[in-house]
Amino acid sequence: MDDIRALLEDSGECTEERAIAKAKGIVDGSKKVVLNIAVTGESGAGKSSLVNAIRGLTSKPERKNADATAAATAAANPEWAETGSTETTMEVNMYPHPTMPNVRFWDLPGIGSTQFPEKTYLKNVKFERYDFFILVSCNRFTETDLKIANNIKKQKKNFYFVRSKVDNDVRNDSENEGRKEEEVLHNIRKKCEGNLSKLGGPPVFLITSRDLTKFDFPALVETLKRDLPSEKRNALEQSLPVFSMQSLDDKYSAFKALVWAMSGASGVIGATPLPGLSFAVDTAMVLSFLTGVYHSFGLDDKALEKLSERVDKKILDEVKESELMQGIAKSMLTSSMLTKLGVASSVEVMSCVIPVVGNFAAAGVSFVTTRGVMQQGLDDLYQVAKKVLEMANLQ
Ligand SMILES: Nc1nc2c(ncn2[C@@H]2O[C@H](COP(=O)(O)OP(=O)(O)OP(=O)(O)O)[C@@H](O)[C@H]2O)c(=O)[nH]1
Ligand SMILES: [Mg+2]
Repeated sequence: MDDIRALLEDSGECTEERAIAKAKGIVDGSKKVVLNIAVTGESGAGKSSLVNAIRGLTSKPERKNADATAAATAAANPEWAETGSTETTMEVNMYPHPTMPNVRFWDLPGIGSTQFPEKTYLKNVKFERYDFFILVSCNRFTETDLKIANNIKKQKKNFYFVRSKVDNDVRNDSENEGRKEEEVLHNIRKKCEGNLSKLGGPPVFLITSRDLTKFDFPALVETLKRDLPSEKRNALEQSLPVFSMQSLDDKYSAFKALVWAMSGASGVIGATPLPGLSFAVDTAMVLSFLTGVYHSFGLDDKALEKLSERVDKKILDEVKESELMQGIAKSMLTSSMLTKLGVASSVEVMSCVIPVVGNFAAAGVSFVTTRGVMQQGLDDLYQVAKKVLEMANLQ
């Protein structure tokens, strides 16, 4: 199929100009979108722990040396939100997502602390900056919490109530009183909802930052996604850890929707392959897309090691056998070299980094080839991630 026909079909437009403009609009929109998520609640409620967990960090990372690119360095050295049993968060701190810096988590100080008295709290934390608020509590939501939530609602922003540390409740109650997990959770939920009745009984999400696959974290994510406009929904989707097969499928669909647009916007349409090369692909773009997918699917060594630890099973070694995984890991080591090579670098270099390129080299056209390489790469990584979930018993 020739390039232009394929592009028109994918875009649903009738001219090449309009199709490219549409592709560029989608890609620019996805790059520009910024999501600001505020996490608030009393001191010690578990705000910083949630900010870390939601960004895929379960323990304080060791500092790593600077890599070839700023993005790689930032991804290797994610900022850890300090946690502890004494009051630790005294100011507004922003923690970008390690691999998607436009998704930002704001760890707010406790409401009513000396520096942030209740009366001026919203103004001091610059409430207008946030897309929505997550209010964390490890017991009752206080009167102060409710007042703040009410004021935020008046400003037409969404508030989500999270009851944290339920792993402790489940463990303590079943140890001391022999209660079943279901019953413990039911009781906590009822108590919290009663506590929030003044606000019309909004739902409460019971979570533990120690394991986001458990309890209500998936339901919280579903609710957040439902309430967000589509471009912000996609950004959230891509940034969250994979916690179930459904969450992986949703991520896959979000990336799939970007494939044609990124290929169409990449400038490869009508590009003449350099002499001696059989086809043109925007190398840097394809690599950055597949590297984003790789992180988003939780396939980097660090994420796999943590998962292996959590489910007490060796996962990393088996998954490392995938050719594409090896290619991407290699490309991160040589990313600066590849960036310099830019558009239409040689098939040999590309094939060595992204093995699927070889399958498309004979096609010789740019849009269809680029799209094919991206789609095939996405599909391959999806299969690896699926295997990981199966091995970890996270269906
Ligand atoms: N078991 C368990 N402990 C948790 C959980 N979340 C937080 N903790 C612990 O609770 C303590 C307080 O957690 P932080 O995340 O520092 O709480 P914070 O709300 O940021 O506290 P401030 O910064 O002082 O306002 C720490 O010792 C955490 O390890 C959880 O889900 N389960
Ligand atoms: Mg804190």
